Amino acid sequence: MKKLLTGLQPSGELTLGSLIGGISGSVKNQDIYDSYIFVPDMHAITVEQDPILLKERIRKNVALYIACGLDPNKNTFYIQSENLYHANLSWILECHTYIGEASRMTQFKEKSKNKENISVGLFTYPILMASDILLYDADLVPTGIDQKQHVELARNLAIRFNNKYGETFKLPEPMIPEIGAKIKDLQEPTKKMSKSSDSYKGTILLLDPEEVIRKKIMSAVTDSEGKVYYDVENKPGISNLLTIYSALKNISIKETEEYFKDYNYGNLKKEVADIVVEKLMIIQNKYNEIINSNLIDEVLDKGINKMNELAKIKYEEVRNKVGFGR
Ligand code: ATP
Ligand code: LTN
Repeated sequence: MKKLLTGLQPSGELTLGSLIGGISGSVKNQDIYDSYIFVPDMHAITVEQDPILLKERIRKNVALYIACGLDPNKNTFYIQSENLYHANLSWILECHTYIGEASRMTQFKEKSKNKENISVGLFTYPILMASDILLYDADLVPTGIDQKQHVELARNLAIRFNNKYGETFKLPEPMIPEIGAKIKDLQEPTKKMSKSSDSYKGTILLLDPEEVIRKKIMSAVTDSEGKVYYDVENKPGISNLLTIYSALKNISIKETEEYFKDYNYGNLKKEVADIVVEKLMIIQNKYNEIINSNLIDEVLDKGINKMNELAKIKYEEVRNKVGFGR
């Protein structure tokens, strides 16, 4: 069975963008892939974190994975920092990564823009991500478009390592959703909807109350033309609302455009809000059922035991190939 692997950083509250770009692909494929879903908490500290909040969010992430439809009987859930092999493999991969290729990562450029005291970890984080993926021979990595370059780096590092030391790593493929690879901020619809944004006015959080969701969507930035159609360049706000609707309804952009063609912006927003509320209320009810239950620790304990065993085998092979130890 082929393997699928993905993770969502516990660096902020998960958003509608995380659901559509990061989680939905895994939900759709959980019956046909051996699926590994983890919490990349080591990635989260590449930027400043409050330790108490971080711990809370790690648990919340797992509850949200399950609430969003990832079945604990079909997926293995685990926490990255509980497995010491990720950082060990990452070091070896760092020593096979060129400064030039690491410097080309566009997410680093964006995340470090106009910031002071940027950590070295933020720069090397794509290599840790490569180690997360290569350690388990993942075939498929569901992500939004922003992570595509990182999966390509993992692939290049696997090729380089295999050429130098012999066949060791599988070559992973990114799985980018056709619709919703980059959900935009409702207030600034040329920018990605982000959980690390300064204001949450344009960001729908998975745990936002119904009234808040409706208010954010009803005040989404649009344009002055008054006609509903899809044109990302000239109508980013409207196109973003159509994308959200298409992704949640699981229909094409064309079908969505056709359905809304005679709507005014107010009515369009109302229907988009209805579908977002419908989906998120189901998720929130499930989340409330499990956040304080034993289920979370049970699945994490089971998951980490399995993943430690798998990682040990791969890491020992790599360690031996590079000539470490006695
Ligand atoms: P942020 O920018 O909010 O800090 P992130 O994208 O760096 O978040 P995660 O939340 O860990 O970090 O991302 C989880 C997954 O969700 C990734 O696969 C990412 O590509 C996807 N994702 C996050 N936001 C969006 C979005 N607005 N549209 C589509 N996919 C997204
Ligand atoms: N870098 C990703 C989170 C992440 C990840 C991974 C995703 C860390 N390791 C391995 C897929 C596979 C992010 O910031 N969204």
